[in-house]
This record gives sequence, structure tokens and C-alpha cells, in this order.
Amino acid sequence: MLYSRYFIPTVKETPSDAEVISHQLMLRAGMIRKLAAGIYNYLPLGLRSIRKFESIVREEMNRADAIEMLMPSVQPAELWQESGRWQFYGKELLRFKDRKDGEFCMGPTHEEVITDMVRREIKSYRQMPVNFYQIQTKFRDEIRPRFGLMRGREFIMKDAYSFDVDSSAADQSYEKMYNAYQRIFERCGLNFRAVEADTGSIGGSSSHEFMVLADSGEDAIVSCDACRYAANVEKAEARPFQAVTSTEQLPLQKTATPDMKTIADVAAFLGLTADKTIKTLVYSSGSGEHVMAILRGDHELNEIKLKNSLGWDEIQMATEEDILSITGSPVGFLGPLGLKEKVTVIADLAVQTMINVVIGANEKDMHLVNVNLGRDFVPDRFVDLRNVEAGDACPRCESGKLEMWRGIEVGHVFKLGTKYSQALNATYLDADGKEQVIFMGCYGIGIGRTVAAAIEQNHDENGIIFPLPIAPFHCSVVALNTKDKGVMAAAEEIYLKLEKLGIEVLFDDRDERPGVKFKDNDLIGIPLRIVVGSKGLADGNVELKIRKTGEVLLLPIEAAIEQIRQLVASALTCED
Ligand code: 9G3
Repeated sequence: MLYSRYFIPTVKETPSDAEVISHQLMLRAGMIRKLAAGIYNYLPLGLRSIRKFESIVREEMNRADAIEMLMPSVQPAELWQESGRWQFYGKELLRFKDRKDGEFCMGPTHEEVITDMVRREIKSYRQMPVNFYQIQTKFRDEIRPRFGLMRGREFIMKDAYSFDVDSSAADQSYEKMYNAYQRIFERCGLNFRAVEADTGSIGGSSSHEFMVLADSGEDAIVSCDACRYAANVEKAEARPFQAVTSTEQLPLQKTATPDMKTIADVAAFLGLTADKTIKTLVYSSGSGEHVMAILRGDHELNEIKLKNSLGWDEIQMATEEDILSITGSPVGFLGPLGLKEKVTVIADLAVQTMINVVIGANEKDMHLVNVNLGRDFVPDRFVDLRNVEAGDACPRCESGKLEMWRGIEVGHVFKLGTKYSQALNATYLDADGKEQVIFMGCYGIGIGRTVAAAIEQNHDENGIIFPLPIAPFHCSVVALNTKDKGVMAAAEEIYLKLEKLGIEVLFDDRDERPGVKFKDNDLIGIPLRIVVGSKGLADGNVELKIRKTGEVLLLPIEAAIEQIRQLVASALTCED
């Protein structure tokens, strides 16, 4: 491809509304341009990288026996009414009417659509296992789209859906997809973790997220430094604390803690550390139910764990007036003793090992000290409620410690069970002719988000450093002085020979100063570069530069071509 005939509108200045580096660089490198909030044009260079990643995804999906199809973006409301999700989702689901006043939505995902197709076509156990996938645009009307392709409103997703005769067959389909995802992200040279994840609103029994590690990642994940355990903090567990039995139980007493509302204030006022106190929180379901959650003072409540343990759809902090009517106390002095109204009290596991603790007395400016479980109160149940922290003991192995990372979610695989097949009555006849419900799984990859995440992980102060398998081109050939016939002839010869070897080359034949060319080529991040200049050429040499390491080799033309061929081949063969 000749740079002078292509379209790569690079820009020098960093766009003000781009907060993360991948968004800044994709704009500056002329890969994307915003049309509207969260809606982007994929310019030629950006599209080449997107298409490269799509073909890696396609290869691995096909290798895992998934079958490609394509579903419409526009979906009829009826299917979502059948699944019960039409009323469940709010403004994030973009709805509209057609000319006959029919209700539709822009597809944010395709469980209903694929299950509708399958319930019409799959009738026998002989037709399963089967897994359909598509690579297609989704629309989710995010309140705050940002970070460029990382959190867009319209975005390209590969979504796959597996259909099996029973749960154990569905587990095998899940395993195949999980392994295919490992290969996909390894082939892109990404530093990622597959982590246990919450299933969220989609329902189903379990799920894993594929996280690209990056400080700009919105998700917090933990991984064990000794075994393979890794989980999103939303779901992560730690090894429960050992019970402390030595200390004797001291007599309970009430003590004045004037205006000491926070754990820190109370602990400081009583000369204690926060882990000797218990924090008391009251939550509501939004439909009139309340619950009191109690944790060690220095731990953080994980609201998703609390919501899941209650089986509630929604969860929110109780209002001041609810708190007053339940406890009789203003916030800051709450506790499980001396409540005005009976409320379920759920204690985090770590509370079990606490002795002589400080808790709110359910009275303004008063706390209780030397409170002991069993003697003074018994919670309704003990549940893992806290957010794990770096350094916690691994829940799966004897010696490991949890390390905390930020991650960008690029893939998510779910065991759906029969949630959608039940709702849409997708059944099959088993070997005995008996009607059974189909078991499903669903598997997503954010295409644009993965390219952006790859840039988050691979850039320097000069711009993008594309991993070769998803780079827009493998190699650029830069002719330094386009007025020099010898330079142009040599550069052209190299360009044509590389192309003939199947190398994807961007030939920078522009009549621009060398500095401009080097800056642009560094910015757009093509992994390999051959520079042809009259001085080097005088000795029959050209420069070969490796973008990632900055290494520069001075080589005769043929040797440079051979070196490029080898470097591209080795960067691509890690696939198998
Ligand atoms: C909606 C809207 C947003 C949504 C969903 C539905 C996320 C929704 C979860 C999934 C689960 C999997 C198949 C591919 C992999 C992910 N956001 N999810 O269901 F109506 Cl507005 O999409 N679907």
C-alpha cells in the first residue's frame, strides 16, 4: 500500500476528551473518528487492525467447531417480552417503532434471537452439540460512553451461543470455548487472565471473564501467586481467617462516643485499631425488604456478594428514615443489639473470629465495647460479604497470596443453563422420544475493545507498538529522500519483493521530511520498518528497525528482506 495514496490522518496534538492512552493514540494515529457519543467511524488503518483480530477470532471459533452465522441488529420486542427482559432493562436498551408502530430494539446481545432460531430448527438430541457465532455490531445506550472503543455505545462483538442436551454436555461446550479464548488472546500476544466472574443480570450458573491487565482497566481482579486461582473482585474469595480463641471475653459495657460517627473516629477515640470494631450497614431491596450487614471495621462490603446471597434483583443503601425506624438510631451508631424492629442480620465470615469488639449501641453518641458473638448476639447467618484485598490468603491453595490487578474485560463466557430455553420453550426429543429443555452457554468478545486494550498494553511515548498479529501492516518501508531516484528505486524493489513474500507493507513514499515520516511511523505503530536512505545505500545497506525494542540493524537489501520474512513468520507461527 502506498502511503501517499492511502488515508492516515495522523494528528500531533492529544485530543482533550480522550482520557486513556489507547483512545488518544487511536485518534492521533488516524484509526478512528467519533461520529457521536460512543459511536465511531473505523478509518482504514483502524479497520485493518479490527479485521485482523476478527480473523484470529474466526479461525479459533471455527477450530472449536462453532458455526458462523449473522443475526440482524434490529430485534422485535416480542422476543424480549417472552424472555421477560423487555421490562427488565431500562434506557440502556435502545427501543424504537417501525412504520407500522411495531416495537423493536437495537440488539445489545442476541440470546433471544438465537434461541428463537434454535427452537424452530433444533428438535432432536442428534443435532447437538451445536454452537453458532456471529461477529456483528451491538448497541447499548451507555449513560457515559468513554475511552473510545473501550466503552462505546455501538460496538463490534463476537457472540457465540452453544446448545447441548444436558448440563455436562454444556460444560464440555463451555470448556471448548474457554480454551479457544485462551488461544485467541495468546495469539495476540496479550498479557491477560481468565478470572471467575459474577454472572450479573444474564443469569446462569457460572462465568469467566478474560481480562487484559492494564492500569487503565475499570475492573479489579485478583490472582494467586502460587496457584491458578483468579477472580474478579466482585466474586473473589479469600481463605477464611483462623479463629482467635485465646483472648478471654470481657464484660459488655456501653461507652459514650460523642459525635464519633465513622469507624476511624470510634477506633481512634477508644484507642483501638479498626479491625477491633464492627461496621454495621443497612440495605434495602427497593421493594420493602431490609437487611443489616455487619463486617470487621477495616473490611469493605461487596454489594454484589450481598445481593447474590439474598437473591435480590436490586440492592441499595437504606434511607435515613428506614434506618431510624429499624434501629432507633441515627447513622454512625448502628449495631445488631437493641434493634427497634426485627431485621435479618448477616455477618461476614471474618466476624466469626472476632472477640471483645466495638459496635454501635443503636443510640446517638453511644457504642458498646467487649461485644461477643454467641454471648451478646447471634447473627442470622454468616456469609462471605467482603471485598478481598491484596495479600489475602488464597482460598484454593495452602500457601498462595492474592495479588490485585486492574483489568480490561475483553471476553466473557457464561454457563446459561436453561434460563432462555425455558423462557422461550426451546426443547428437543431425547433418545427415548421424551421432550427435554436445551442447555445453553453464551460467549462474547469485544472486538474493538480488544484492539484498544492491546494498545493500552503496547505503546510508548512515541505512539502505538502493535503486536504483529493484529497490526494494520507487518512492515513499513520508508524512502528518506523521494527526490533521489536510487533511493526510490531501491525502496520500491524492497516493497515489491516483500509484498511477493506475502508481507503486508505500507510504503511511505510521501514527499515529506524524514522527521515527519519517522514520527508518523512511530505513532501508527507498524512493528517493523525498513529505512532506505542515500548514505546507507551508498554502502548497499538499508536500516531495519524493530519498533518494540528500538533495535536498528544495518543490512544489505537482500538480508534485510530475509530478516523481515523471518521476523513476520516467527511472530505469526505462535498461533498453532
Ligand atoms: C441488554 C442491555 C445490555 C446488556 C444486556 C442486555 C450485558 C446483557 C449480558 C450479555 C451476556 C452475553 C452474549 C455474548 C456474551 C455476553 N449488557 N448483557 O444481556 F438488553 Cl441494554 O450480553 N451475551
